[in-house]
Amino acid sequence: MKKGVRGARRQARPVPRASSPLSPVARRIVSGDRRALGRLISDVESGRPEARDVLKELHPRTGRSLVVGLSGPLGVGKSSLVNRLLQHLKGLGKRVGVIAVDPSSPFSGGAVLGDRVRIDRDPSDPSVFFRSMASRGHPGGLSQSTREVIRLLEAFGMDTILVETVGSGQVDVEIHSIASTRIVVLVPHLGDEVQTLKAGLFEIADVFVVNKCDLPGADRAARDLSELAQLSTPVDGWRPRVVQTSTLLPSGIPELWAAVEEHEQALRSGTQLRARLTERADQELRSLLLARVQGSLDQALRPTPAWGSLVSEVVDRTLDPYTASEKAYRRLIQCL
Ligand SMILES: Nc1nc2c(ncn2[C@@H]2O[C@H](COP(=O)(O)OP(=O)(O)OP(=O)(O)O)[C@@H](O)[C@H]2O)c(=O)[nH]1
Ligand SMILES: [Mg+2]
Repeated sequence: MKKGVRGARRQARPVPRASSPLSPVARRIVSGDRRALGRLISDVESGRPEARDVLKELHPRTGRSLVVGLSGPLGVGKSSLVNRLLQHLKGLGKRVGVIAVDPSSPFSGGAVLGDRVRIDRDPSDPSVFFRSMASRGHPGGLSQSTREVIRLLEAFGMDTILVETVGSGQVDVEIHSIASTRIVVLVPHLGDEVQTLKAGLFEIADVFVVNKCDLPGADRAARDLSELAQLSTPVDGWRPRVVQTSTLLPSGIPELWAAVEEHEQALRSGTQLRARLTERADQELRSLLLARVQGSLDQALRPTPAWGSLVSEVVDRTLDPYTASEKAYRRLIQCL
């Protein structure tokens, strides 16, 4: 119901042009104000219409960062890898945004969770921004909120954005519709899991990581995955790479990043980039439109006296539910 009202208000606002001067909030974001960024992300997550206005303004300044998704089963070491990649990227002079779409993520800053994996973060370090996103809330859907937070980080000036999600459908984020390189993290002795995931896995991974390669069985797991990768159909000459890492030793981190860069290069030189961007824009437009239609439906379907009398007629058997629903549908269509 609320969404419909919001939508109507939004429609009345002028759409800012790229050349328009930025609003004070948008200016604070592009000038690197971390507190303003934190507040705006919260507004985006709770679906405040003012946040969307700022997103519209900032849109021309987005789309140029490298967005890398890391997903995989629970506890395989995704957060530890993000932490290591972060150190590596900082060493390369990159500015990095990290989004952990995972309620159990250590990035939330809570002492208990923070103790589980040491995240080397210094709140005053301008080259890094962490954000943990809960899977609750998000009126427009979690994937949409994630896209929007990525855009804010891009406008803020982050050239690389790492997004950690729990795979296996536990968190509803379509990582393929968000990241340009998708890393699937596995560990040795995930044999059965790999077998069950096999069919879908090669469609969602550009790079496989066998993490915890300090444990026995890593070579075997990497070999099995490489064999499977060889059987997959290459897209623009790209077959998923397999990299072994250990965040404890550490080892394999520069190799992992090299594989990501190689994939990005393959994307840019092939026809795949435009296709992926088109697919992503298509998905986003559909999901925005669906959210809007859903809002209008909620508004149109709110209980009214006319609806109440229709229900009574069905109860009294003076009207059958089929004719009643047809009548309601005709009224609904007029409202939409
Ligand atoms: N032996 C070994 N343990 C590791 C390695 N990387 C991570 N771990 C351990 O694995 C556990 C889980 O690590 P996380 O980084 O929290 O894994 P995650 O995939 O982010 O976990 P969730 O977000 O809860 O799914 C921790 O106890 C880490 O210390 C590694 O390379 N080798
Ligand atoms: Mg984690």
